[in-house]
Amino acid sequence: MPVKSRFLCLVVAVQLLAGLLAAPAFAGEVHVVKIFNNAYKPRNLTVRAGDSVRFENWDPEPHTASASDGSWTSGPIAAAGEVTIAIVAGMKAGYICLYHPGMRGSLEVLE
Ligand SMILES: [Cu+2]
Repeated sequence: MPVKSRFLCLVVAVQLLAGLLAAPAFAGEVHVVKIFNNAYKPRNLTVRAGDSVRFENWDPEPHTASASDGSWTSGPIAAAGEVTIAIVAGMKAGYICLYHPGMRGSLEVLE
C-alpha cells in the first residue's frame, strides 16, 4: 500500500474513533412528553431502560414529573422549560405533578 493511502487510512481510523468517543453514553430512544393544560401528553408511554424522556412544559406555570412513590423526579420544570430524565430498569411507572397531584401519567419500562 502506498504511503499516502496508509496515511489516509490512519486519518479515517482516527476520525471513526473520535466519533465513537463523542457518542453519548447511552444511545437509547428519546421520547417526548408534552405538558399542556395541566396534562401529560401522551399520558401513558412505553419505554425501555436506556431510553430517555424529555418533559416539555408548554404551560405558563411550573410542573414536575415525579414518581408516585417518590423514588424519582424531574424536579421543577419551569414554564416553557424542559427536563430530560434517563430511564432505568425497575423505575416506578406511575408519576404525578407535585404541584398538581391530579396530573397523572405513567412510563411502562420494558427491560
Ligand atoms: Cu403541575
